[in-house]
Amino acid sequence: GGNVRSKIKLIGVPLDLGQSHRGVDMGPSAVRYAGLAVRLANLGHEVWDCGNLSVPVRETLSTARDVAYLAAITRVCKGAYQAARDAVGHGFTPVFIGGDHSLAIGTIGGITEEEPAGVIYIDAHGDFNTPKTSPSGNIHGMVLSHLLGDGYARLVNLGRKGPKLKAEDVVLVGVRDLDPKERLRLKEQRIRVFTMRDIDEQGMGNIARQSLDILGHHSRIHVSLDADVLDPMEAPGVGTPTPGGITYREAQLLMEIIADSRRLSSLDVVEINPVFDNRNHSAMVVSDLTASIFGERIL
Ligand code: B3U
Ligand code: MN
Ligand code: MN
Repeated sequence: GGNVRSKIKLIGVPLDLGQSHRGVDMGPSAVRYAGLAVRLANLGHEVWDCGNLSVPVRETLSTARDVAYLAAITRVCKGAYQAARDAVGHGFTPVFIGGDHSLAIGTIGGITEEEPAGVIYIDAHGDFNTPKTSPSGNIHGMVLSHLLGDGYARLVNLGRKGPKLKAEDVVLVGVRDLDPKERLRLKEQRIRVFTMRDIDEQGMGNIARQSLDILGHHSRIHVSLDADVLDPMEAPGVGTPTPGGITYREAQLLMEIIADSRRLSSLDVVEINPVFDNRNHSAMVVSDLTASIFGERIL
């Protein structure tokens, strides 16, 4: 049948406080310059670019990261929470353009305020550290822990009190880099993880369909796409380039199969870093993938 017509809101979140490298705050601009809004409009969707949420500039904050950065990240995530909740509440499909992945503590919280949703979390990393297990102290490596109720109280209770997701609401895809304690926690809490080995052995088509089946109890799916899931040879402009990633073709297939399910409620595209990029190539890749998850087809 024909494509679903969506009302899409583009919301930039130029956040770089949840990780160490400079440059991911330029992600929203890079994805806009790659022509995302026009791509989506050409598919028949109605597109509103809502501009960026306001994010403090790193140089204006004290360097005490667990005080200044945590407070600022909390404020930004509250804004993202409200934007996500309001968008889905009014029948929009919000696309949050990051910025680092910590913004998803807000977006996924907001998406699940009225009713639960399933999350396909596409990432080279588990993002399942806590402040106690994290070797880096970076909040972008603790996103899913906070959403499941573990971590800094102000992030766990952001928007509303308590956990926003249960273990059975999440599937990770593309994982290849875990810290020792993070790995243990993922196993203990029985999070479903499709690693690069699973993708190599079973093929992306299979993994994509299994992910949707595992979340079969949810009619709505939020996709959180960390650009570092892609192989750095194909997408060098990401926050944490990590070898051994998925190809452009595998990523496209995953997006197309999710689009076919017609269950997409909302999307994060995060960790694009133009400072590491090659003439905005990685932002264009991300724009291609976003078009595919919104129904672009070869034939
Ligand atoms: N697991 C490490 C590294 C990391 C997590 N997310 C990214 N990198 N992008 C950490 O810092 O928690
Ligand atoms: Mn991530
Ligand atoms: Mn990552």
